[in-house]
Amino acid sequence: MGLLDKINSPNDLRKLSQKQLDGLAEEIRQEMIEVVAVNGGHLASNLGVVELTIALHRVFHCPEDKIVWDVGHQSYVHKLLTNRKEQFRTIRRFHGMAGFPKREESVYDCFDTGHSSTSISAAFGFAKARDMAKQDHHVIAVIGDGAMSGGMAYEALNDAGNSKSNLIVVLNDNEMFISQNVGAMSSYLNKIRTAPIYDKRKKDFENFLKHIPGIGSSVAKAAGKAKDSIKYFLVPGMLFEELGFTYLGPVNGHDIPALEKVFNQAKRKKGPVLVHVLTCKGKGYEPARKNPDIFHGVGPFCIETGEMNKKAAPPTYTQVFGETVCKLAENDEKIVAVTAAMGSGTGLSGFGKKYPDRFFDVGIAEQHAVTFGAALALAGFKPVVSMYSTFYQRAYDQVLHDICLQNAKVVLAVDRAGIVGEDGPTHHGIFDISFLRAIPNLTIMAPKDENELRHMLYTAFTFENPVAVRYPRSAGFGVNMDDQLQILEKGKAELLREGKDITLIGFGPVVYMCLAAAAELEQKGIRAGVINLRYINPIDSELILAQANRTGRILTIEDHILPGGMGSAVLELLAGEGNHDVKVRRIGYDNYVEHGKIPELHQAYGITPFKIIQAAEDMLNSGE
Ligand SMILES: Cc1ncc(C[n+]2csc(CCOP(=O)(O)OP(=O)(O)O)c2C)c(N)n1
Repeated sequence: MGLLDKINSPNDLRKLSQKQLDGLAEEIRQEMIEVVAVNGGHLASNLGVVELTIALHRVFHCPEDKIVWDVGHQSYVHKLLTNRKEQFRTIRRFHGMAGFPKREESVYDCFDTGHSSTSISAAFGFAKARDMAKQDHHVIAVIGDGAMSGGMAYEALNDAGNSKSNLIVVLNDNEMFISQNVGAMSSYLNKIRTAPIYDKRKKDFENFLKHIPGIGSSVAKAAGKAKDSIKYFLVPGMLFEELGFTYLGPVNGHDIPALEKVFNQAKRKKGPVLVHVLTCKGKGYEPARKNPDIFHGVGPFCIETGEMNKKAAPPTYTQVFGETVCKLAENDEKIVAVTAAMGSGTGLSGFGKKYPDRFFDVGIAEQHAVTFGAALALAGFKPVVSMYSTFYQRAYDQVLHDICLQNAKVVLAVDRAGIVGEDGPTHHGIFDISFLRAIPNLTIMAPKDENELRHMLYTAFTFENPVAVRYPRSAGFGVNMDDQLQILEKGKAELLREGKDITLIGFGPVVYMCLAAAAELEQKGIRAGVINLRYINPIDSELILAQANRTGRILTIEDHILPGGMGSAVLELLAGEGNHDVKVRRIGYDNYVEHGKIPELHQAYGITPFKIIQAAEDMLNSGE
C-alpha cells in the first residue's frame, strides 16, 4: 500500500514525517503523469504545485479554511488529497471527475473556476462573509503569475489591500503563463526572484551605515527601527506592501518545511498577506519541465518518450486561421495580430515569429486586448484579435463600446466556438452568437469548413465594419483548399441543396451534418434542402424566406445554446415578416454542457445527423 492510499483527508497528511512527505510527493507526481498520459490534462502546472498543495493542506484546515484555486487547472493535487483519489482516473472523462474545482464534487472545492484571475475577488468575498458572520477561519487564494496579469486580479488587490480583512494570497510564480510570461508584472517578479534575499541585504545595508564615521551606528539604529523605510529600499516586494499587503517571500515552492513556515507566519499576520512562492512548472517529469507550454494542456502521450499520441489528421481550424493571417499579412503590412496569452492556442505563434513587431501578446487581459485592438484600427491598422469564444465573454463591453459603437474595423477571430471537449462548461464556446448578435455594426460569420474559413478571413479584411468569424476547436474535414481566395458576398448564404419538404439551416461545420441528414432523408422519400448560412448580421433573409415558403418547414442546427442563437435569428426573421405559417424547430443546447470528448458530447446532446433526421421526420409525421 502506497502513502497516497493512506491519505483519505488532509488530516492524514499531518501524520507523515518529512521523509514520508517526500515519498508522497513522488507518488502524486507518478499518479498524475500516468492518468494525464491517458486522459490528457493540465500536467505541467500540477507537477509544479505538489509540495505547495501538501504544505497548504498541512497548515490550513480545509474545508473550514477555504482555498480558492485560480483558473483551477492546477487543482489535481488538491483533488488527490481531498478524498477523491478513486475517481481521479476518470478526470476529464464524460461523467467523470472535472478537470477544475467543482463545488458539487466536493466540500473541499469552495469555488468553481476555469477562467483566469478570479481567485482574489472570490477569496476576498469569502473573507468578508466570514468577518460579517464573526467566524475566524482562513481564506487563501492561490494565483499563478500568469493569472496575476489579468485585470480582475488588480481590481481585487486594490479592494482587498485597502481592507483590514485577513486574507492570504499565494502567488505561485513559475515564470510561465501557458507559454513564456509577458508584461511588466512578470519583469517585476523576475527582479524579486533574482534579488539577494531580504535579510542578507538588510544586514549589508546596516553594516554599510555603521561604517559611516561618526554618525554611522546611530543612523543604523534609527534605520533598524524604521523598518518600513529600510524595507522600502531593500524589498522588491514593496509594490504589494504599498497596496496594503504584507509581502512574505520569495520562498522555494518545493521545500515543504520552508512553505509551512511561511504559511504559519501568514496565518499569524493581521490583514491581507501575499506569499510569493517560486515553483518549477513541470517539475519531476523531464519532458514537461523542458516543454512546459506543450505540457500545460496536453492530450494523451507516451510516458517514456513524452511524444503525443497524435493520429495524422487534417489541419485544425486554428492552424488554418494562423496560416491564412500570415499569408494575408505578407501582402498587407497594416495587418497586425493581438492575443491574450494564447499565442499558440490561437495559432498565432507563427505570425509572432514572422512579424514580431506586428504581434501583440497582452497577457491574460481580454478586455485590454479588445480595446487595444480598437485603437489600432482607428489609427489605420488592420488588427485581428484572436481569442477563444469563452474568453470573449470577458470583453463584451469592449467589443460593444470600444469596437462596434465606433465602427472600428477589427477582425475578431472567435476560436473554440462550440463545445471544446474535456475542459467542460467553463470553456465551451456556446454563447458567442447570442451575445454578439445583439451588437449593431458587427458582421458575424461561421465557415462550414476550413477552406471557407480562409475565404472568410480574406473577406473580413475587406469590410468597412468590425467582423467576427467563429470556428471550432476541431480538425477540419480535409477538404481541398482553393488556390484563389475570394470575397464571400456580405449577408449571402449558400444554398447547397434544394428542398421540397423541409429546409435544414446550419451555421458552421454542422452544415455537413445537415448534408448527411439530407442524403439519408432522401432515401426515405423526404426532400430536404440545406442552407449553409455563412452570415448572421446581416442574415440572408431573401434566401431563408424563399426556402421557408417553398418547403413550409425549417429545422436549424447549431453548436450553440438555443436562446439568442442562430435558430432564434431565423425565428425573429420569420416573425418579423409576419410569416407564421412556416413551422420551425431548432437543435442546439438548452443548458450548460458538461465535459467529455466532443463527439461523445455531440451524441449525448443530440448534435448529430441522426437527431436532425429524427426531428425532420417528426415534423413531417406530426403534420407540422
Ligand atoms: C480569462 C482567461 N483567459 C485565458 C485563459 C487560458 N489560460 C488558462 S491557464 C493560462 C495561463 C495561466 O498561467 P499561470 O496563472 O501562471 O498558471 P500556471 O499554469 O503557469 O501555473 C491561460 C492563459 C483562461 N483560463 N481564462
